[in-house]
Amino acid sequence: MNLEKIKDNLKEISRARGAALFGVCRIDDLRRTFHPEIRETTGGLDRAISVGVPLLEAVMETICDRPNMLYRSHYLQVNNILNDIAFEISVLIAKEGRRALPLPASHIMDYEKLTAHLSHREIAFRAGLGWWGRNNLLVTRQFGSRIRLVTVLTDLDLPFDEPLDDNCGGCMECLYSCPAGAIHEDREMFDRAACFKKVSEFSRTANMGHLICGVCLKACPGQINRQG
Ligand code: B12
Ligand code: SF4
Ligand code: SF4
Repeated sequence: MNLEKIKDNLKEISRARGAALFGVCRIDDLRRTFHPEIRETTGGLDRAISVGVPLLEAVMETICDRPNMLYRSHYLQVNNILNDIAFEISVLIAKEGRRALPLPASHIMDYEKLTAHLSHREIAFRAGLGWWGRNNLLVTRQFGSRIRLVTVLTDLDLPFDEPLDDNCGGCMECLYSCPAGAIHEDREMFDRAACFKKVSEFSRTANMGHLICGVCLKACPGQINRQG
């Protein structure tokens, strides 16, 4: 089994469907943070594949100080694309006779703790897609935070990638734009409750029906978008 070749093939499948970033990391020490639904049953799956699909600049540029219907529709479409990619990767790995578990792109399991099955951001960070930004999101060199993520857990021994040695530097753009004042210079100070309150408000008052906002994504376009 040529693992480099399989990895390239999985990358290519993801690219063909709109993904721009792909990486692999070890997750054993993260398992204790997983939701009980997958904590035990994923025991043999010691690797994670992280895939990132960028959000379109043309859509992001229509956001002012709150989410709009274009962003809502784009958000839902990109979630579908991510779920399809994770499914396709999993089918291909199963064909190799190995196990693979696709996780949903966006599904909250615990509304009190605001957690899902696992953290796509932490896995993407470990797989070298980007770094933890001041806005509490995964920031990539190419697309800033304007990227959505999905994870596939597997026992296929794919070669690992290394975390990126990079950070926000002196940038503070997202601090100034957040309508909830949730973002601070020190990422540890990120106010998740304030953000949740604001996205819940948007969900009701702006008729979004989803816990979305997008303002801190607009503020963080990355190199490719900055250069146009
Ligand atoms: C619940 C949830 C929310 C909640 C709470 C968010 C939160 N917990 O921070 C609410 C509804 C408020 C929310 C809001 C938003 N969300 Co949201 N959300 C999720 C969801 C579904 C689950 C998060 C989760 O379970 N985490 C589990 C806990 C255990 O993990 P964690 O919070 O990431 O915690 C880890 C880190 O804190 C890490 N850690 C702690 N300290 C440190 C320090 C360092 C240095 C490092 C490296 C790590 C680290 O360790 C923890 C365990 O691994 C994820 C999808 C997913 N499955 O990941 C999307 C997700 C995080 N959301 C996303 C987005 C884009 C948004 C919004 C912009 C809304 C929107 N779509 O318009 C806002 C932005 C909020 C923000 N600035 O953080 C994207 C982020 C993409 C990216 N580029 O990072 C995700 C990944 C969805 C996706 N498929 O792409 N979200
Ligand atoms: S999603 Fe909106 S409210 Fe939450 S941190 Fe980003 S800009 Fe602030
Ligand atoms: S806007 Fe600037 S400070 Fe905020 S997350 Fe992006 S790079 Fe970091």
